[in-house]
Amino acid sequence: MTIKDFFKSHNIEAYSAIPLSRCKILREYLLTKNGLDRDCYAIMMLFPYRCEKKPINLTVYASVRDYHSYIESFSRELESFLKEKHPQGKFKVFSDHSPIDEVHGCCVSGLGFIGDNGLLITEKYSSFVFLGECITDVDPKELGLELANEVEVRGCLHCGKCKSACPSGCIGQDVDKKLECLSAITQKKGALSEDEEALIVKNGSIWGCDICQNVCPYTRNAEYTPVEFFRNDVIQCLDLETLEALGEEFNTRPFAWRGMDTIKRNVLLYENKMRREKK
Ligand code: B12
Ligand code: SF4
Ligand code: SF4
Repeated sequence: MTIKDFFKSHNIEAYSAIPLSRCKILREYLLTKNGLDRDCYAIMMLFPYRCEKKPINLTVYASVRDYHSYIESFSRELESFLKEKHPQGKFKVFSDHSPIDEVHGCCVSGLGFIGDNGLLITEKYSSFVFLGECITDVDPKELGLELANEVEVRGCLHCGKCKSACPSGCIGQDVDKKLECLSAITQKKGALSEDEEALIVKNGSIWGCDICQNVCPYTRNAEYTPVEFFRNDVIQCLDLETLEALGEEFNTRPFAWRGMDTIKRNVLLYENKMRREKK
């Protein structure tokens, strides 16, 4: 089996190899810790995740099972597949908690372009793709992959829809303002301010925020994911009853890393809203 066959058998349609030197390094220690350095290569990969079942009070990424666990098991398979062919080589898959700016990395490897909402957008799945990369010291040509040509960072239509729709006004602002992104607010631990609570209640998502993705013109005709993992066990509405019934399954959900208290606080905001609306 070639690496291309491997990707095909896992429904990974989009991947691209580039020298790591083209990427923006955010966390150097993750390279060092894994015996890697800036002379390595990165095989950038996309994982489409939006399925047909539209969530009611969650974002798409929070309604499906945790992508970190999907990518973790995918990486075990990919790393051992490559290690078998190149026993001397180093291979390490990252996603999210990564040494690099993944949006920029996927863009300069030709897999998509960067929206004004800061996300990587593809023609086929819009921005509903998770990003990951396998960093290796083996020349991709030896793995059966061509190195991608150098690609300039490309932007979107700049139609302004995401900026006008963003409830916290953080699009196009500098780094500090990003902390006000509703997605970050839903993930904050402890007590929220009244304004933060009101923002969650008004916008209806108790984990994450998809507003700038949903209004984006590229999302209109975007396809759904072919990856089975993201098509099954979807939670469309997370109320208190559903949350408490999860039991062990709680740990397989994207909100679990923040602990039960944080998501429960947000579920209660939703429940209170529903109660008020019924009156
Ligand atoms: C921290 C983080 C967050 C934080 C802060 C986001 C931020 N941009 O700072 C919070 C919690 C708010 C967040 C929210 C979300 N996140 Co997040 N996040 C990350 C993480 C871990 C690091 C991002 C980072 O620090 N980038 C570096 C700094 C310097 O970036 P920046 O200043 O924002 O620079 C951006 C722009 O300047 C742009 N850019 C650079 N040059 C140019 C040039 C042009 C022309 C243009 C137009 C743009 C541009 O590129 C950079 C993109 O990151 C990444 C994973 C990773 N390792 O990259 C995931 C990641 C970006 N997040 C992801 C997701 C899915 C989300 C959410 C959609 C989840 C949700 N539904 O709620 C939201 C979307 C919010 C948004 N509109 O950005 C995905 C994005 C997938 C995609 N298609 O792009 C990533 C890649 C995780 C993954 N592995 O899939 N996230
Ligand atoms: S995720 Fe929501 S709050 Fe964050 S930038 Fe997009 S629209 Fe704004
Ligand atoms: S909504 Fe418009 S400006 Fe925002 S990312 Fe999509 S195309 Fe770009």
